[in-house]
Parts: sequence; C-alpha cells; structure tokens
Amino acid sequence: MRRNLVVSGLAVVAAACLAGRASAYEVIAVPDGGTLSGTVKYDGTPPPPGKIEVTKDPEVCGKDKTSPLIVIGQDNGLANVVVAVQATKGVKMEAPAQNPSFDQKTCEFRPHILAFPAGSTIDVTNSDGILHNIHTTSTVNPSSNQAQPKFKPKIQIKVEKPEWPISVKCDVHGWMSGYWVSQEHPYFAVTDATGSFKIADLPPGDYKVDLWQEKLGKKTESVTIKPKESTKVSWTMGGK
Ligand SMILES: [Cu+2]
Repeated sequence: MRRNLVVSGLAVVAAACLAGRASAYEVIAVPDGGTLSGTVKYDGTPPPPGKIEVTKDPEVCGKDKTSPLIVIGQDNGLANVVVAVQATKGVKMEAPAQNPSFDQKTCEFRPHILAFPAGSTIDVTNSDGILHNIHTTSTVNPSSNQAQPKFKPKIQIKVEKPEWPISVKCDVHGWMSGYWVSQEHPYFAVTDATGSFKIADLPPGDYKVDLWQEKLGKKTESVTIKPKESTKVSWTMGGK
C-alpha cells in the first residue's frame, strides 16, 4: 500500500515535470533557420520481416501479414523512426490544417506511427467495416478505450498534452499496434519507407536529437544547425 503511494507520487512528479517542460518552449522569430535532413539506417544485416498470424476476420484482414514492429527498406533505410530535436525555442507550432488521420484498414493502423502537435484532434476512422477497438495507453493524457463498429465510421480523440510514445492497440485483433507521438514544438519527423526525414526552420545552434524506434529503443545524436543552411546527417540504429 505504502509502496503504491510512493509509486503514484512519483508518477505525479514525472507528469508535473513533463507539463513543466511543455511550457518551457519559447516562441521566437526565426529569420535565419536551417534545415536538418537525412536518413536513419539499420546498422547490420536486416532481420527477416516478422510474420503475423491472422486469427480473426481473414476475409477483411488478409491471411498473410508482415509485422510492422521493424520495417527496413532499400539500402537498410529504417522506417517509422521518430526523430525529435530537443529544441527549447523556435517557431510557433501551427495547428494542422486538417485533423491528423488514423485509419484502420485491412486490420492495420495507418499510419503505424502518427506524430502531431499537442492539442490536435485525431480523426480515427474505420475503413474495414468490421468491429475494431481503439485503445490508447497514456500516462500524461487520458487513455481512451472505445469500440468502433462499422456504423461508427469516425471517432475523434483530442490529445491535449505533449506525450510520446502513446501505445495504440485494438483489443479485437491482438496484432494491431501503433503509436501516437504528441509533440510540444514543430521540430519532429517520422522516417519514411526509405528511412528519410526532414525538419525545417530550426534556429541555428547545437542540438541533441532523440531517435526512437519501438523495437530498437532510443538513441540520442548531436547536430549543429547553421543559418539558412541545410545539414544532412546519416544516422544508424540497432544491429550490432
Ligand atoms: Cu481491430
């Protein structure tokens, strides 16, 4: 009991720290911003793609599925890596013109990793027309657990505070997994199928950059951004 109290106390402190950090971001004019772009590659021989056993609704889900937990493309390009600059000041984060979309199609979450500005409302859609269930596990924002039958084509979930990664599962189809990444500033990206990413308008300076991949964990890199220049990096994760 006592231990529980201590643990929940720590959780409160951790949440307070995160909230405090959220308000620390300072909006400034960035007339001479630089761009960070490049690739994240898998270091080593890529493991064979994992297979998923479809145990339910194969007529909609398909019979053979490839695991999304680690996706490696041409030239070892590593997809679905969150790249987040540890920036404390910069341009104002604009709300997306359209709500970020998170679809369920052939019993997969699309996109697998959805990154967005904190305060966004996520449009969760169901293209499959069968019962899915959107189940997020948050520690800073409220978690959400809602059935999405076919007569409910859209569920909207607002994610108010910065927090990542937020795990998303479907309780109907146990293999369905994804992550939401809610950011406090605009300096983040998710690598595409070739492992590429681009982040613009960074104030010149030295930065730490967090890389996160769900299977390979977290890694921090360093980079210097020069005024109005494009800095290209080639980073690696995993392997060994
Ligand atoms: Cu499902």
